[in-house]
Amino acid sequence: MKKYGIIIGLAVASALLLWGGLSRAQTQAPEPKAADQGYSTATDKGIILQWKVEGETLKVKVSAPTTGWVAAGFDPARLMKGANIIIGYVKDGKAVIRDDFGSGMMSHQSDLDLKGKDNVTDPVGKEENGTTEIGFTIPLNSGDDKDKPLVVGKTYKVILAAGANDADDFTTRHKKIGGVEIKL
Ligand code: HEM
Ligand SMILES: [Ca+2]
Ligand SMILES: [Ca+2]
Repeated sequence: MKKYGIIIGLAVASALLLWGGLSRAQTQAPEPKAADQGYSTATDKGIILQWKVEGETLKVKVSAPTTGWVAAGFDPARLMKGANIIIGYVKDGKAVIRDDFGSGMMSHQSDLDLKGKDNVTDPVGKEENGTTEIGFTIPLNSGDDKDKPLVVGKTYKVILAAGANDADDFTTRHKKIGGVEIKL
């Protein structure tokens, strides 16, 4: 009797081990694509933010299921206000990306219109299967008061937003808004 007990015990234990191994394998994240290596990811409401510190800059990608604009707003004070908002869209295969600022709780304007400086470099973008992805680089600290200084090791709120399909502009209101916290 005792012997059977041990055998059943061993069988149950190995079944549990096997099951644990399998479920771990299934929940493992997919291997990042070569182009995504080194980027961290945060997502909300279907909008995906990827970022990577490189020297004195932050490399960023924002994507969302829309053929209109997508945007990320770094370190807002309240709603949109005070955020360093970068907004862009892809039109005729070309990325159009603008350095903005949350001038009010429900408004944003280009840094240029606010007597600041456009600090976005390396603008890229693609629109595929109804999804838009923009990529760009910003300084960690541009010195422009229409941006927000970013310090490596600190945590920041980033608001994410996406316009409606075909909203290839900087003015049509969002159809999606989200927010994430990221640690640089
Ligand atoms: C493109 C033109 C935009 C317009 C006309 C606009 C307008 C508005 C309005 C009217 C509200 C208040 C009502 C609501 O929640 O819908 C709002 C809220 C908000 N917007 Fe925008 N927005 C624009 C772009 C953006 C961008 C680019 C971002 C961020 C990257 C953003 C982030 C937010 C957030 C976080 C809220 C607050 C939602 C909440 O928590 O209540 N917006 N916006
Ligand atoms: Ca700027
Ligand atoms: Ca800005």
